[in-house]
Amino acid sequence: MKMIIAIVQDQDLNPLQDDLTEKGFRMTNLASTGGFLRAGNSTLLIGVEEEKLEECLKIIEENCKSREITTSVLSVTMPGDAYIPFPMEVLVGGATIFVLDVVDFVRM
Ligand code: 2BA
Repeated sequence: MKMIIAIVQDQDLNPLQDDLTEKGFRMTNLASTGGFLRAGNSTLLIGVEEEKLEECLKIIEENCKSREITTSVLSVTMPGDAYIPFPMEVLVGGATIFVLDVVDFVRM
């Protein structure tokens, strides 16, 4: 068995969960925050049998889109200076995915 950890944008979450559930995948959704943008995203934990791994990754790929986001990063040049916001374009997503081996899986 494998554990997929998928960090996705909130806008993609509902259709992705609908598709995964429809195809019989089970998941847990954790509300998370990106370290760089400090904006909300969603982390899905999906336990899958090895033979279903590719199907699951394909569903994630189909539902998660890249988006260009303009963010305002704060900077300061010298102590005592005011913070100066400046706009910055960042390409976020589709999804950031980690696939881990599961040593044991128990449901009681
Ligand atoms: P954030 O950390 O908020 O990052 C949002 C986007 O900002 C990233 O999109 C990337 O395009 C950019 N970015 C991140 N760190 C950067 C840096 N040091 N310099 C310049 N640009 C930077 P994605 O790569 O698609 O990542 C989307 C979200 O996935 C991340 O949100 C974070 O929550 C998660 N993530 C990405 N890589 C990760 C990793 N290696 N470990 C854990 N979580 C990760």
